[in-house]
Amino acid sequence: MRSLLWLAAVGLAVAEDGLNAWLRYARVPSASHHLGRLPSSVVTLNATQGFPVHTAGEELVDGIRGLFGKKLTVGKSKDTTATVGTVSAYVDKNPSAARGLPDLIEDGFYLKVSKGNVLILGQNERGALYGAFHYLSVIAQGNVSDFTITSNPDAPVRWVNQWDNMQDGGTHGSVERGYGGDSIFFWDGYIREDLTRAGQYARLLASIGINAVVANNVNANASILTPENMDGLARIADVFRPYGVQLGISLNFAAPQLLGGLDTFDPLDKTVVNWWQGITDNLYKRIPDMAGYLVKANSEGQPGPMTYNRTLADGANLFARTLQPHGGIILFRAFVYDHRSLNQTLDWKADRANAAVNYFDGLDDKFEDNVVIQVKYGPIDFQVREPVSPLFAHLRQTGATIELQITQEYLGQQAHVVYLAPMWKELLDFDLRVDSKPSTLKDIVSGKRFGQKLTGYAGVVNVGTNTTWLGSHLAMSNLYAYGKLAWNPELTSTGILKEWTTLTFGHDKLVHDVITKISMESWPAYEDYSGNLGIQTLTDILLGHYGPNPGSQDGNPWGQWTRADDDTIGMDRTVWNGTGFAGQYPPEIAAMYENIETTPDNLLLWFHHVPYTQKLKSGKTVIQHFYEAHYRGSATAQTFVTLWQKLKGRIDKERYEHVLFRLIYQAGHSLVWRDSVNQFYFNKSGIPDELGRVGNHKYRIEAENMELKGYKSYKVSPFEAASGFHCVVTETNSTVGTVKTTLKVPTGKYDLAVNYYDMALGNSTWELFVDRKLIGKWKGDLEYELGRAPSPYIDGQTATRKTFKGVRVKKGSELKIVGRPDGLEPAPIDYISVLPEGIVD
Ligand code: GCW
Repeated sequence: MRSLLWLAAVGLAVAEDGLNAWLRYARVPSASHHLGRLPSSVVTLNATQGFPVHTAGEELVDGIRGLFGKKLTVGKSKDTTATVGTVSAYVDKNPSAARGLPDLIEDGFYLKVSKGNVLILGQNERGALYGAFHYLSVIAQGNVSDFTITSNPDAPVRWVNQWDNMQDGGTHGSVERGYGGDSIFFWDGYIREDLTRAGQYARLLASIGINAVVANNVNANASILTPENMDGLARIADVFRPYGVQLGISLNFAAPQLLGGLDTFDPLDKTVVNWWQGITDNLYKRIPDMAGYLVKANSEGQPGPMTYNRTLADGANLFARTLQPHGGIILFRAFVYDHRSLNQTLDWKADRANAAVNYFDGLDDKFEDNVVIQVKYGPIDFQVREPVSPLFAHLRQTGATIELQITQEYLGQQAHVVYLAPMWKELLDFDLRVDSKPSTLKDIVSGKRFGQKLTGYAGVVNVGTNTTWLGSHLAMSNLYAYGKLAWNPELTSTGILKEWTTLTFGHDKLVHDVITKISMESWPAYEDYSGNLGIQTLTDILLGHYGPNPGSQDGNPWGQWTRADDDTIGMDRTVWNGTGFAGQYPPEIAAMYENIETTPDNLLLWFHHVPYTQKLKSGKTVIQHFYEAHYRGSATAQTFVTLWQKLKGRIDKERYEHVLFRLIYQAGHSLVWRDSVNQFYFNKSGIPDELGRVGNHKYRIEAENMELKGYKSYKVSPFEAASGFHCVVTETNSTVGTVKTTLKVPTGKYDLAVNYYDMALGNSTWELFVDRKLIGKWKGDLEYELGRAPSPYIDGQTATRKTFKGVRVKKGSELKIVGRPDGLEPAPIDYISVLPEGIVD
């Protein structure tokens, strides 16, 4: 990487593949004018190679060379100097300076820039590195003026969770809910030999204040604890250490049995306790600075203490005690529920949302001091809109971390742009009114509200070997924002975005305007077309959690129910008539949600079961709101493409094209969302769209109504995933099919949009002809282009649109598509839209 930076510095073309993300150190405009306001040399205090202060020195040299083309000398010079080290190393050398220095808490830093002299002091080594990254970020944004700041983190726990499996394959592949390629840590049951990417990851994370990474999936494989894998883990810790990032490990609760050969994993059994102590000691022998553990217990089939009728506290404390001699901590997840016992039909009061508070009831004062409860932001599961989890109001002695999801499991899997900072801000700013006092979530997870020492943030990131890390360049703003907000939740979504955009794409104003507009409109748009009024993301929850499938929410024990029938929809979570969930909040909030009048519209269906004709505060009915929101959101997604196209030539081609491809895909898939969800509820309720759009698509020609040769009509399930409920598939795996029709539109230019299905079963090809002239040819290979969950089905996950713009057709033109199946993929086609200019449908 160093040599890449050097290439950048001398101005040669470097592939902008995303690997350096916001740490590109690309030359700033008018760099040569600022040289005098920069240091000429760098001095590191007590630096040891492989530790953060030493790294800070290297970053300063690399950064200033890349950003300004200025080569720093190492060691004291007569000229301006950047001095970096810990406060204590500095005070040892300059005792008299101690008085002038501010108070820093763990990981905090002090930074003073004065006429090219820079003093960067950390409370610890990690803090010094954070200070260096901060300085580099400021100058990379073109600001070389003098300034002084003291920066302390808002919370001590700022962790990243990776859901990396030890092995590829299975239902989730290499990284569970990962959309950026294979694990950078594990392969074939072991820790990878080459951990270059793990080191680069630590560098990115350190630059945004993250201090630990749990490398393996919470659905943990016990084999991570074999001696050989422990050695491998120590190698991961070695590549993390220069960046001050500590390693954490997810544990399988049943490991004493699965790996240790004991006949029990009862947390109170002496042999089990000893076994875990041995494991922990062995890990710390190899990794003296290990951060600690993360445990998912008694949830979604994972083993846990309740298997032995022990409490969750018994389970957490078992690990906590083994860690205490070593100074480690345990993050114990509150995501505990039993998906097997939830019965929707028999029990109106059954509610997965109730689980966390119920399971942790009465345990708040039972946890050891080094236990932190890791709570997902909402009571269900990373949905597009959820109320804040009420458990945050119940943990007053035991500290909590908020679990956020950077990987966009339910939010478009990085194939849709969704900038998440605005959603996180809304959650963090929410006031839970505990004891009728101000109790914002951010003050709870900083420990300010209840005074716990160990609190903070855990973000599920799931990067992979893709050079873009997350599979999409724009998705990286979410990772950046996560780190920034965990350090300081007062920052604004737009402020964070501005910083990230400058560092990632440069200073061009139009680039900023476009990225800001797309990003800030992206979450509202996604909510509009994927699930409104608190009904949750109406995705396929039984398969890949991708694409629309509203019907999949109900009738199964996963508990993400909507209770939609022909007349009504929504979960009644009131105390008076429903599941009682609203009553888990402190009284003021409980009262707000209990009453339909005071429940905000955007959570109406989360808390109440109402007729489709229920009037919202806006005056619209629930069903009409659904229809309109889906049209609005998908219309917004269309604008992302044209906005982005304004940036052609203003950013590098590689990233421009990569993003454009995804935005075009998203625009098409947002229509799939719109039509599926609208069709589903129209079908259920029988209530037509007041604006007459739902179910009426006058520009479409259904493939099944065309002249078919080698193709046959196929009834799609779920029905709403196909326009007209049918598509066509080739008669056999090897038959080339054609669909043909004569166009009746007036002669002119049209956009031809073909909706087809790109399954992960092969790479069919399609050719579109008008009057025998080939308009375009494409391949069904999205499973390689998009990291989103692959699907073998013809459904809302695989439904895709391909548009050819401005095609000349005549009245009476023959339109034909030739589909060639490949493997088991039968070249499916849903419909073709012949759209006059400016119309999308
Ligand atoms: O969101 C759900 C995911 C699972 C995940 C689980 C959890 C790691 O669908 O893939 O498992 O939550 O958070 O434990």
